[in-house]
Amino acid sequence: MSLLRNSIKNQLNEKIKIEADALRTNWNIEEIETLFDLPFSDLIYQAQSLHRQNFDPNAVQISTLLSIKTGACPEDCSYCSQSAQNDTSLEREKLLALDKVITAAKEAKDSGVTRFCMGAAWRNPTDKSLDNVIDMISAVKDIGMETCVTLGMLNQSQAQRLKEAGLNYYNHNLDTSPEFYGEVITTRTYQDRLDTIQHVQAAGINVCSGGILGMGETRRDRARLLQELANLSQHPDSVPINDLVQVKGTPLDGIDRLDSFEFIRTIAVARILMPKSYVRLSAGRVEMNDEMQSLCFLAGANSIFYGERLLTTDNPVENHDDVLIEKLGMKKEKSLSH
Ligand code: SAM
Ligand code: DTB
Ligand code: SF4
Repeated sequence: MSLLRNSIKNQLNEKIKIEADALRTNWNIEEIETLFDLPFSDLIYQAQSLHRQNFDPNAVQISTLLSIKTGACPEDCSYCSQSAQNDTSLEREKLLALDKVITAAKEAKDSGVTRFCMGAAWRNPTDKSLDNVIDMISAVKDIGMETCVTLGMLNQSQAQRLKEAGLNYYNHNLDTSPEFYGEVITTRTYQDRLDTIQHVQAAGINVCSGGILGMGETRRDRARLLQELANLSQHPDSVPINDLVQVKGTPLDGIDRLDSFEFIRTIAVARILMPKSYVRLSAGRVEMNDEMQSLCFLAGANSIFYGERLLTTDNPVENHDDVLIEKLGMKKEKSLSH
């Protein structure tokens, strides 16, 4: 390692120690790449130490997803089963009826889930469709669960309406680095995404924002994605890290899978940069064995999607997750933060 790298590493160790309690939003790319370059055990140790300072290391927050409007999306996200521009075999569906949402939320609650996330394949909601989603949010809150929605881009007044409806979290991912972004999506800009996150933060709704790994990006892109997330004016409350679920008919189907250790390293770096945020081991768990998922928890992941469906693709069955959580001596987080 060069002298320069060594000196960055030493300074970084000091900063991590000194600033354990002060959340930094000024990470530079050399610092982040230096973390990625650490020996695996050193990186995991550092991430796990910070994790323990900020969270119960044996608790996992669980959320369940429901697709409330599926397919026929006008955007061209090249990973997505729901883009009208991708020739996938997905059946499109209109907005789900309220009673179906209530049934799914009750089932999730009965299996110990505390947060219910509803996703719609929209570029952005219309004001009228937002009325319907607001009814869903109210109904899920009445059941006694936290709510999260992901509906695409929002303007400030829409974010405000969601806040008034009592929404707890809004999910809007940056997906990848600003430099790689144009390879993946062309129908909306990186700045559009940052603007939506800003509107959500300004409305006082908790932000859930992360990205997807394994789309052919470089390590620098992964570092830049985390830099963008960590340097937002406030860290996202929740940071989903998705491993690309390859879907037949999408341009990214068949791409080389990301090396598992690189995925785990990215989780660890996310934990170090955003020590008080929930880091969610999100899509892609079906392809991961239990040992890999355990290493992700050790690296600081403390949240998962629970239930056999994500939005349109499979997730591990509940029983499998229950056995894994039990084997690891972990527990599902019980308390509602709101
Ligand atoms: N349409 C809205 C939007 O894009 O903002 C909300 C739903 S969209 C499905 C939510 C996120 O799911 C995307 O931003 C992306 O990060 C993730 N996602 C979608 N398809 C995926 C896939 N095949 N593998 C991994 N993550 C995926
Ligand atoms: C997120 O980061 N991952 C979730 C949630 N936010 C909305 C979605 C994953 C979707 C995986 C592919 C699918 O099931 O369609
Ligand atoms: Fe549409 Fe969201 Fe899929 Fe992009 S990720 S195609 S915006 S549903």
